Amino acid sequence: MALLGFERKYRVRGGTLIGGDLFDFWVGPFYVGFFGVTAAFFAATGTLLILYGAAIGDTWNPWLISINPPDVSYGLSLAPMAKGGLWQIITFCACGAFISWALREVEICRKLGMGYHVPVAFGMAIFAYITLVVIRPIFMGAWGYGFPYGIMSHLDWVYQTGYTYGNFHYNPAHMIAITFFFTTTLALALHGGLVLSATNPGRGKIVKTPEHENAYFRDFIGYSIGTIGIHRLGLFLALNAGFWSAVCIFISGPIYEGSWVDWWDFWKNVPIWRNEGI
Ligand code: UQ2
Repeated sequence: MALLGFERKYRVRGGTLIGGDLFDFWVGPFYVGFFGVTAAFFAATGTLLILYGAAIGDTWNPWLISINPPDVSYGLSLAPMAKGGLWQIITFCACGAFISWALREVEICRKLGMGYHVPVAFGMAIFAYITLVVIRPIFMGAWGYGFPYGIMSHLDWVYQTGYTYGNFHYNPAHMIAITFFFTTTLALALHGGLVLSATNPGRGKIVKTPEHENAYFRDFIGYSIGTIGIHRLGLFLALNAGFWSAVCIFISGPIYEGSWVDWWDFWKNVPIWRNEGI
């Protein structure tokens, strides 16, 4: 990627959280920083350990390779390498790489005097992952409750975990998470469609403005959320999708162990419905 002349203006010194000027430089187009170094270290180490795990496993079929967590009987202790220890170190590397990446984003925000919206958004995805492989397993007393790192094996884990709680689709937080995921796709489809429609009026015609975008939705549904508003809404919807995903898996096990189908029986016990007279 070529370095454009004006980019030099934005390559400002400072804003680092740690290391001062030591790692405050660029490699080609990439800002490095202390967290660029730690991210590269954790990503490389984790990837090599995944390859090692595949090598001592029984297949090189990419669909079937799986790095499994320890057996539940190991509890929260460290397991032997080939029996889940690799999964534990790989999980540590993944957390280290993701958090480093988020903090590198924070340093870039600080350099440029921008808000922290991007690292906050990425932080929600990290939070959902850490809920799955660290927070929930700790609350349940065993690393074995984390999910295996494999294409088919993680699907099997989701299937198995879903049925452990009856029918996971009856989990109210899961319902909320799905609703936010779907609404996120609706909002992005509306936004992407609207922007492309305004910027592609047809060959030889002049590109339309945000006024046209507002007018479109006012004609259509009597309301336009506005050009900044749609981005606020998009961030809100996407953050909520990640947040409720973390909530729905965390409450399954540490908080509630029964079937989510049965959970709705609370409704029959609400005093106003309960057949005890008033
Ligand atoms: C809008 C607007 C945009 C948009 C979109 C809308 C000019 C370019 C998509 C319309 C969005 C609305 C009315 C909100 C829909 C609500 C949900 C929950 C999906 O008004 O401003 O900017 O891209």
